[in-house]
Amino acid sequence: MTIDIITLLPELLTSPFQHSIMQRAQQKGHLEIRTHQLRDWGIGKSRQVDDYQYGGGAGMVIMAEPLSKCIEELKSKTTYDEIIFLTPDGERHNQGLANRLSLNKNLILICGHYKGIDQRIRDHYVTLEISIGDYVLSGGELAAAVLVDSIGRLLPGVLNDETSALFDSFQDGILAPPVYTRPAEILGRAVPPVLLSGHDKKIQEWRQEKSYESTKQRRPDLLDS
Ligand code: 6GU
Repeated sequence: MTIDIITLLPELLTSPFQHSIMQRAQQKGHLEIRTHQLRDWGIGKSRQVDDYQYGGGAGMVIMAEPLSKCIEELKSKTTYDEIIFLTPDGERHNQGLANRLSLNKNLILICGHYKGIDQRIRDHYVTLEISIGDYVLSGGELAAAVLVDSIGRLLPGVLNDETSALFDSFQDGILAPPVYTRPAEILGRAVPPVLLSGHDKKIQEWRQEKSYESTKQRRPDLLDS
């Protein structure tokens, strides 16, 4: 999969993808992340990218022209499955959406700033608008990093048996069970004996039960759907 990210702050999008699973995904060729500095398509000598909003009001708006030029240039070289705008008023991100997006080949992510982007870009180009939760971030970059991580780890070949997504929280609609490692006892607390029993069927049953208990207690809303 290739993901083209349009941003005014490409520096915010370097480190998140240089480590661990995201790094491996790229090294193995499963994922290519390309960031594009929107200012490179800015207008005039000052490379202007934002302007006051019509109708008045505080806050700058990212202009349509630089975004349009950038998107058109990308579209002239690649066919995109989705052009996604990261915005607090978008569809709420979740595991189901990550699963769906992981089936795509080429994506554009647009990171907004200030008051947002000119509505005409949303109307003309954007095919999907995503929010990562009900709170406001200073810009779309951190949301884009979250989105890319959640998608990238699902690409075929990225995870191995040890890091498999199959048992992640949310992957089957419920939370993950508790996990333990050595020693068998510490802080006066012992590992649940069933995990030391070697009885695989009982262990799986125990994990299922703990997952269900935890979900019922912490996120009953997940059990409703
Ligand atoms: Cl995608 N962008 C911004 N700026 N804030 C957010 C968000 C996105 N998702 C939640 N809050």
